[in-house]
Order: sequence, then C-alpha cells, then structure tokens
Amino acid sequence: MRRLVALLALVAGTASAADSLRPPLLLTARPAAQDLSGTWTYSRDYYRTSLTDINGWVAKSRMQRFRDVDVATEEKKPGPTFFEFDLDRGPTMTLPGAWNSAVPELRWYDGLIWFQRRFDASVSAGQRSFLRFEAVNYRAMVYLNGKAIAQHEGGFTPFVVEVTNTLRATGNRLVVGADSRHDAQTIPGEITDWDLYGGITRPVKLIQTPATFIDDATLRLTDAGHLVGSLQLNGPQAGHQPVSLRIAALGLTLQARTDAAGEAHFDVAAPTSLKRWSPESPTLYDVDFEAEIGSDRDRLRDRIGLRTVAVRGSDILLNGQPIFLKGISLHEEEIAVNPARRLDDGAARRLLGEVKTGLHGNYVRLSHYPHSEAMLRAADELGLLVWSEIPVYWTVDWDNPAVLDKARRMQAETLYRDRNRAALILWSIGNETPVADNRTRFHAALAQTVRALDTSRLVSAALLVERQGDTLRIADPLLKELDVIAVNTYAGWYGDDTLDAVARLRWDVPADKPLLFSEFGADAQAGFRDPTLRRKFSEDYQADYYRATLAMAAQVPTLRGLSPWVLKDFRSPRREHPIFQQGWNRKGLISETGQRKLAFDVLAKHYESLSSKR
Ligand code: GCB
Repeated sequence: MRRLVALLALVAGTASAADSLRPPLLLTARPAAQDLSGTWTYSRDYYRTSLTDINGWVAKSRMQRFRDVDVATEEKKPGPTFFEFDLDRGPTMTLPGAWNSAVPELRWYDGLIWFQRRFDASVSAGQRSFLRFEAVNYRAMVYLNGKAIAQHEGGFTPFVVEVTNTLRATGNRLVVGADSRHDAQTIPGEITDWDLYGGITRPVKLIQTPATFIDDATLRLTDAGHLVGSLQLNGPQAGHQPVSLRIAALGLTLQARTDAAGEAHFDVAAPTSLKRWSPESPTLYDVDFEAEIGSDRDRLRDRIGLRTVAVRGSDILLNGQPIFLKGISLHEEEIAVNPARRLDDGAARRLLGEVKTGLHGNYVRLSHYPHSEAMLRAADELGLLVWSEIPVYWTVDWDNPAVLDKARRMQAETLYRDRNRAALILWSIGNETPVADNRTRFHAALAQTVRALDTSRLVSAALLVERQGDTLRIADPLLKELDVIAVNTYAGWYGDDTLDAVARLRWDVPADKPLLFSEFGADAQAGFRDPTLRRKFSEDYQADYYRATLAMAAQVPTLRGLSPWVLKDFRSPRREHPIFQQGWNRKGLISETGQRKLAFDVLAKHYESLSSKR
C-alpha cells in the first residue's frame, strides 16, 4: 500500500511541480552590501540541547545559543539565572569553510554547531534587506536578533531570507545552526565517497534593494536564433512596470512591461554581430537589466554568454557543430593539503586552469553536487563546458515522496541559480543509482522536472555498467528519459581484469544517442614509481590504465566525451589504506598539493591529439 501511495504521489506531483519549484527569492547576480565572510564565533551542540525536548523537559533557555542575550552582562547581575553558552566569548573560526579542516578537534565532528556573527548595517529609508546564504552543509537554522528567520535543507544550494524588519542599525546578532548529519531521508544519504565538510561552506551576504526590485533576470539564445530573456520584479509595485534589457556591446536595447505578477519577457532576432560563446572563444556580454518603478530605478548587470546546445542522433551539437567533450570530473576542493571546501574565485581558476591549459580540455563534470557559483562563473570565463549534478548518489529513499520533493527542490535551486551560465550544458539527475523500478520512477520524475524548468539544456545521469564476457552494456530503463547516456566504467581498477583485457572490451550501446564515459580511473599515490612491476597504486599503473582505457574508448562509435575520475586527490573516509591512501581517494591526476602524476600527461597528450584532428 505504501508503495502504491508513493507511486501515485510521484506521478501526480510531476506536472504541477515545476511552477511551485521556483524559489521565492533568488537575488543571484546582485552585489552584496556586506559580505559577512570573516571571523565568526561558534559553539558545539552535539546533543542538540538548544533544540531538544527530552523526557518532557523543554529545551532550557540557558542552553539556547540563538537567544539575543548578552551573557556577560547577565552574569554580572545577582540572582539565580545562569547560562551554559556564550557565543560572544566563544572560540572563533574563519568562514566560509568546513569546520572539519578549520579546527583539529572538529576533524570528525558530525552534528550541530552554532555560529554567530555580530555586525552593524546601515540601511537607508525605504530599502529592503536580505541575507543570502550560498551554502550551509547540510541543514541550516537561521536566527537574527533572537528571531527564527529561516530553515534550509541541502548542503550545496543557496537560500535567501528577507530581514528588513528584523535588522538593527547596530549590534546585529546573526546565529546559524549548521547540522551536518545525514540519514536515510537526506540527499545524499549517509554514505558517500567524499568527506563530511560540515558548516557554512560558502559566503553569506547582506543584500539591499529598493522596495520593488529586480529579483531575477535571464537571457539565452534559442535554436531559432532568437535572444529570449525574462525579468522578474519583486515588491509592492511589481506589476505593469516598464523594464529594459541592454547589451551595449551589441548596440541592443529592448523594452518590455511586467505583467500583473511582475514578470516581463524579451524576444528578438539575434543581431548578426553576435559572437557566440564557445570553449575556443568564450565571449561574455555585460547585460544590463533595468526597471523604472515610479521615481525609483533598479538595475542589475550579469555577464552572459550566448550559445545553443542540442543532440542530433549520437552527436552533441554546440552552436550547431558536433563537439567532443574533453573533460575531467572534479570535486569542489581547492589545491591544498588541508582543503576546507572554501572555493573562492582564485581557487576555482586554479583548478579549472589545470583542465583548460594543463589538460587541453574543454569540459568539466562538476561532481557530485552543485558546485559554488564561483566555479560556474570561472567556467564561463575560461571556456569550459559544464555538467552539473544533484547529489542523488548511490541510493536515497526512492519510495518516499518527501525525498523526491527534496531532490526536485535542490534541482530547482541549482537551476534558477545557474541558468544564465553558457558553460552549463548538461543537468545530471543522479550518479550510479542501482537499477530498480522505484529508483527508475524517481529519476523519471526528476527528469520531467528538469525538462519542465529548462528546455535549453540536456539531461543525463551517470549510470552503472553491465558486463557479459568482453562486452559492456547499459541495461537501464532510464535510458529513454535521457538525452545523453553517461556511464562510469572501472574495468582494470575494480575487478580482476588485466589492462590487456581492458583494451579488448567492446561496448553494446544504443546507436542513436551520444555516450559519455562520465568516470573511469585508478588510484595512484603521487611519487610512488614502480617501472618494473607496475603494481596498483603506482603512478606507472595509473598511466598504463589510462592508456588502456583510452584505447578501448577509441573503439566506441557513439562516444562523445570523457570525464575521467578525477582531477585531484580528495578526502574520503572510505579510503583507509595506511600507506597509499591515508584517508584520500587517490584517483586524482594531481595530488592534494598540486603535483601532477604520470597519467596527467597521458590524458593531456590524448586531448591535444584530438584537438589537432578537429
Ligand atoms: C564512483 C563514484 C565516485 C567514486 C569513484 C571511486 O563510481 O561515482 O564518487 O569516488 O567511483 O573512486 O571509486
């Protein structure tokens, strides 16, 4: 019965879901009035004493970290009151960044920590104020000046809350409870192949706007050669206002008027002078959106590339031309001995620079969750196509409609955040999820959600491979929902195949869709050379493995791209070989300190040779 109810909920939810998935506030491209990065104080709360009601005891106010109370002042007063926290005098941490890397004693902490930031805010009359959190892993409970103002689930997507009526001119007390614990109903679930990275891992910004403001504005190029845009006003005067879109570099200005709901649309044939965005020539235009609202005016500028992407048979077409995706997968970890998943512009450029100039690549698989906005913007600027993924990884609770709703919301939050990024061409709805009816229904519903929200990009998922002798197949009913088939293949690393056997493997896959190898890889400890025996974990084996797998890949007629696993060694609690791994997944082509392994060069030469043929 539970299954039937779940099934009906999945089917019924699909059509109407798209409309209700738009986050109520976006403020994506809006500059911050104040970046709240920097020094915060914190207090651990492993037993959740700030929140819990155990044995009928109501959570004790003396433990509630989110209270707007000056503990030091209270302690000077005589009387029975006392406190078991004081965030004003707590230890400090530099945010954004994961606590696991910031403080040695928090290395394996998995639970709730309260963070506090005090700040002043100068607010002009009539202005509205918002806090925008780019990511808190995994759950966030937000309090401003003692008042609960927001909750959010999902460690990699942004959320915005209005604070106009809660903000003070001085001494604001922003308290965020960040809870990193995962369970059977979270996305991802409890076990992954990457580290915990709990905390406020991306920037928190205070944003100020006029009473009615541009919350969101988009522009893209259609297959028919039109520039199609939208603008969303938010506020008491959002309806029926004149708005405009201007691209000075193209001499283009378009006028429109918002409808009753505050939305306006633009549509014009693209000028012949338009330079399309591509990896070889990543042209970005400054696009200015403007709204006149009575005597007020609001402006928003975004840097946007314009290009088309489509599939035709087994080809992926960028701007109408077949393209081969020369890529690599990466986690969001900077090149550092002690990564904190604190990815700023510089770190994003350094990582992507390794792909663009080091590997001669044109593509990155940003696995296994939405990466930071800095990464997407760097990809736009450097000219690297992007696969973006939500963390429906290995297994989640397929039968639970609430879990599907979470996945849909994460997908929507990513999609509304990134839909102006020309680099982004592929949405992935899952990674290595085991084939079963309930899982396929879940993914099919997600695929429909993506298509309802964005018709201008391709849908894929990283699937599992099936082996019959020397033939590899993908026996997955999900194939029919996807524009692009992607598969993770590890013959020659996991299992007993010799590398000679890998080169002989053949693929039996549908001829009418493009295929990507979304992963293949082998661990190597940087500096471990074994030129004679060429054993696993040596750089020599990893390089041989790449040669064999690339030779096998060259025999697959519909293969249209590669994103081997993985650019850089990354921390994973699953990887505990005391000599070779020491808590790191060593499939990186570069080590945690940035040292290139032999296989880096094998892949770079391969991509260079493909470039010269095209
Ligand atoms: C996979 C997973 C990836 C792992 C990798 C590995 O298939 O998608 O998250 O890290 O294999 O190293 O085994």
